[in-house]
Amino acid sequence: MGLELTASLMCADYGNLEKEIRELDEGGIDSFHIDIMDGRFVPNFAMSLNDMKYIAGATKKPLDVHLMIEHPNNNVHLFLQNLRKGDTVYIHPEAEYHPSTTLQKIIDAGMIPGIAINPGTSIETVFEMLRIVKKVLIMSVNPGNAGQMFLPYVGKKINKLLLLRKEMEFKTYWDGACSADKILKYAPQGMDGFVLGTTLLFNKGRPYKEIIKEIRHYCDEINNN
Ligand code: S6P
Ligand code: MG
Repeated sequence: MGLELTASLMCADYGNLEKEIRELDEGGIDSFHIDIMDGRFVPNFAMSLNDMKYIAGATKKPLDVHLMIEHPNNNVHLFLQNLRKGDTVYIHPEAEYHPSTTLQKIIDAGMIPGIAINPGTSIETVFEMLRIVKKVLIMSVNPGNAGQMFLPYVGKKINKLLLLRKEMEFKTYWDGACSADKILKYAPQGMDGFVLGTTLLFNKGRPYKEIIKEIRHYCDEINNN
């Protein structure tokens, strides 16, 4: 698959969630990003287990579960039990004493293991886990809310991760304030996918299909030049 476009469902209209999922699905989104929050690891409550279960039943496309919870090792099985093989589960290494144990649980359940790296977390502190995971979710905003501003100091870390990605086996994904200029800049440098939220996809008064088509179109343009 080429560039992976993932819809951040915490930004969707919850009064019409089924319709939102259908329109995104038919509009060509590749996967659904589900932000699970516990009000402790991050200062917010967004989605939870029941939301994830509902979404898993409403689409056949892969789910991308971003666990922003303390000690995910205690509860990760609840999520794994309700996912399909090949779905992705990201944990935050700072939230667990032994994050590689949690990652192993994710692997053993047949899911794709990932870590999310906060803006203030250095690559060095999570380096060994880069050997285990298949995906790295690079947070370009502090986790907890949609609609935040991109933090420019994350740029240097993104460059380093894109270099490491060539030597190691993980893929890189962008999460937070994803705009067209970021896709145009980082997709050609090897970023594998982008989480789309309020910045580019939701509440635009335009059909999702049209926006997704436009993003793919300008990515094709870059590839052909
Ligand atoms: C933030 C969360 C993200 C947001 C997404 C929203 O804690 O992990 O997945 O939902 O970043 O996108 P935007 O464009 O509103 O920042
Ligand atoms: Mg997220």
